[in-house]
Amino acid sequence: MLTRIDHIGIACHDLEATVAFYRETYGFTDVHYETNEEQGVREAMLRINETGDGAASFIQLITPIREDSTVAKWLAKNGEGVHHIAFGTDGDVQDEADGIADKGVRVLYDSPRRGSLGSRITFLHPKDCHGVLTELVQKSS
Ligand code: CMX
Ligand code: CO
Repeated sequence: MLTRIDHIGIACHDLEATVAFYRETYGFTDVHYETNEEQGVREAMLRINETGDGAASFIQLITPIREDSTVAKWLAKNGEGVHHIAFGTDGDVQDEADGIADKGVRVLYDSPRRGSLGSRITFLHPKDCHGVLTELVQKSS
């Protein structure tokens, strides 16, 4: 089951400046930084709140680390802004993705990849989700 909003992914040009905006404007705390080579991004996670199932909701700020990164392409086309939303699962993310694929939605990966903080992630095609790139996240236990 999808039980929470795990994070909202926001693409930006300058990670440090954007983190500073979220910290100073809203008082959110940057709890984690990570470079994900496979996804071609450097990211900062700002925790917003804890959730009932022991997880948390975050703002995920992402900036490309190379020109051929999917986020570099997106930024060049759209400029900074909301790039994707991510729902958290309470069970196996592949089971969740399989159930959604059965409903005719394209799942982008054959098997889950590594996301923030050791999570397992996959993505749904935005064209099958009314224009929203959608990520599914199983937090590391
Ligand atoms: N949100 C909504 N629509 C999007 C989108 C997004 N983030 N990215 C692309 N699209 C749309 C485009 O606007 C385009 O629509 P039109 O044909 O109407 O112009 C269409 O999808 C194809 O876009 P594209 O620019 O040609 O991009 P690609 O097909 O090469 O890639 C996608 C799109 C979704 C397959 C690719 O971005 C992807 O694989 N995403 C998953 C991985 C990812 O986003 N990683 C970064 C985040 C990592 C993390 O969260 O940890
Ligand atoms: Co994400």
